[in-house]
Amino acid sequence: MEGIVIKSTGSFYVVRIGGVGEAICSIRGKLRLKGFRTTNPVTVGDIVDVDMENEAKGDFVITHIHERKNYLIRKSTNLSKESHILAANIDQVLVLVTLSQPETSTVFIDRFLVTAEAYNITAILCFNKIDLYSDEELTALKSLKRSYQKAGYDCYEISVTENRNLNELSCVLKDKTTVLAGLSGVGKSSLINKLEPTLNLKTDDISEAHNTGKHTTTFAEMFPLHGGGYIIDTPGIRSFGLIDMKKEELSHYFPEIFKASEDCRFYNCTHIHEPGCAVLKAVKEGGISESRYLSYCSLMEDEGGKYR
Ligand SMILES: Nc1nc2c(ncn2[C@@H]2O[C@H](COP(=O)(O)OP(=O)(O)OP(=O)(O)O)[C@@H](O)[C@H]2O)c(=O)[nH]1
Ligand SMILES: [Mg+2]
Ligand SMILES: [Zn+2]
Repeated sequence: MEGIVIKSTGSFYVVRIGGVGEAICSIRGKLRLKGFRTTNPVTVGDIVDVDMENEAKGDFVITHIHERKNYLIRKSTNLSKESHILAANIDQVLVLVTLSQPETSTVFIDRFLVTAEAYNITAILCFNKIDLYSDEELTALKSLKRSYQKAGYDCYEISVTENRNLNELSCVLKDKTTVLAGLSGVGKSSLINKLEPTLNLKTDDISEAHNTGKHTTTFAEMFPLHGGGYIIDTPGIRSFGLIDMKKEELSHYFPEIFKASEDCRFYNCTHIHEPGCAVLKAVKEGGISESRYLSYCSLMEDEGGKYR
């Protein structure tokens, strides 16, 4: 039987099988797609073959993982250097960002976007909790939006609690498989509850002492949207390591920097100090935002920064 993994806990997997329903499955020890060294062999969105091992007990076992159309990986930041596959076979990732409660840093956003670019997955930015923002934060929101739109990313601003712009967002999600990602506490599960009120996913307040989320969602899980498409809730990301890449590759994953670099004088320009650098010129003239350029520089210069 063939099915799609809709939940993965590490010890068991829930697989939706057409005509049968949902089966709780385990895996055999050695099951792993060739070429992947990750903490989780099977991930949400994987298409798998399932066998019934013991009919009396209803034991289901995943026997085969189909080749992935694509996937999104998060590099672990610990020393083991293992990676974790967030999801497979997806159409887009919606990065949920908040400017307060909790505050998402631009370096975090940019690191995430670089990863999405490297895996060739469309990323969309969605700023949540706009009901909370001070005038100062609203100004910062405007400038952030401008900077990411210039880089080519679609941006939305919403308030889940006040139902602002959620219809607009629903159109973006319709008929697509979307991964919802972001720091803990930005409102990922709350957003899904608003879109699909019957789900009643667990959510929790922000810690007042630390102004951060409490890692309420612990496993990735995929839900159908009544208007068509699927959304994948994920656990809040604590820290984000950049995947292995050569330094000269990094600029390929900042679309606006990559585009501008066509006009650099030197083909191997690093866009840090070279004369005739078209990227530096674009930053000076405002075509590329300073904050994005600074993220680029910090990722370029800072090996240790990979793991913050
Ligand atoms: N003021 C305000 N609060 C919101 C909004 N959206 C979500 N929240 C609150 O933010 C808190 C965290 O929401 P969750 O949905 O649990 O966040 P999460 O991103 O799923 O967090 P993890 O599961 O820990 O990764 C809850 O108290 C929500 O009520 C919003 O638009 N405005
Ligand atoms: Mg959650
Ligand atoms: Zn250059």
